[in-house]
Amino acid sequence: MTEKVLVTGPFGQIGSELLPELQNRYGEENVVALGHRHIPDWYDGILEQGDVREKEFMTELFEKYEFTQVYHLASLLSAVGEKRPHLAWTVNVKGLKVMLDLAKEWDSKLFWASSIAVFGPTSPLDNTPQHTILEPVTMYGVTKVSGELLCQYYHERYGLDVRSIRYPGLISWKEEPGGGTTDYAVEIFYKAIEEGEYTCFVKEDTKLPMMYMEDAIRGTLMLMDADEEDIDVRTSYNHSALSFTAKELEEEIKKHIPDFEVSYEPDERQKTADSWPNTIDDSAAREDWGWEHEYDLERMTEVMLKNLREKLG
Ligand code: AKB
Repeated sequence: MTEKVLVTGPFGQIGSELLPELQNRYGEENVVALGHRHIPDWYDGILEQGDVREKEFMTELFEKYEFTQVYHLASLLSAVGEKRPHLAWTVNVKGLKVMLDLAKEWDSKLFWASSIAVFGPTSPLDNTPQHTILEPVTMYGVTKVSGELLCQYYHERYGLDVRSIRYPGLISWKEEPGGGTTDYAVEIFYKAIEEGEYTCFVKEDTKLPMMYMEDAIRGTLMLMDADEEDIDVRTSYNHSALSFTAKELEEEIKKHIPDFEVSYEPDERQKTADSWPNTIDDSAAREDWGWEHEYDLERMTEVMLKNLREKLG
């Protein structure tokens, strides 16, 4: 059967790297990017423009293409969600509900992006288990917990094949993240190359789970390729690679750019960072569908600097 694939949020940090992979796999003619406002020049393929919250519009899209798979990535991130909590709720939860209903109706396999933001100050900070207390203190986290429960409900009640990952902070050079708490771990590379100095908005001992984007994309496709009977978690899988403090990242970059200077001026995002885990236990993902990461801090830093230097000329 020919797969017909829909990608929402296709030009965000994850979508920009997942979209070309999906086009390679399924053919450009079988992958539809649902953009909203910003459409980048590099994109070559089928484009639709609209809002994931509009049920009528989304229904017409499903009727037109008869999607067999959906990668629902459209979401507001944590920092911007704190500035616009109502918008975060409607995009992240209402948008997901529209997608769940249509995936159920069309019997499509659905991937949805969750986050380490589901955890909060009452979750264990170290080696945070797959199943634990989820009491997030950000609107973003609230939308992700609600979304996870909705996904599980649609699986249990309607048999929907819905799969999800709790992404950690993602580090990539192709597209910059927009409005997250972990954005410093990407910004720092740009500033190191372009200005030789950086003012970091979290404290130097802030330690968060992170992942290089290539690992994240590979993990996403592994989860979607896994046999249905191997998927035991229908809320969302813990998905981990490395954890480092802001200072450790600074020191790793300094091995390549010795004069690089970083100062630390924590802002309101520190509170969110403090409420998230230091390290994550992702053994369920490793056991159920064979997840293994490939990038450590050293390799990721090398690759980031090399690619960004080329990109920024
Ligand atoms: C954010 O910082 O909001 C995101 C995330 C961890 O989900 N990068």
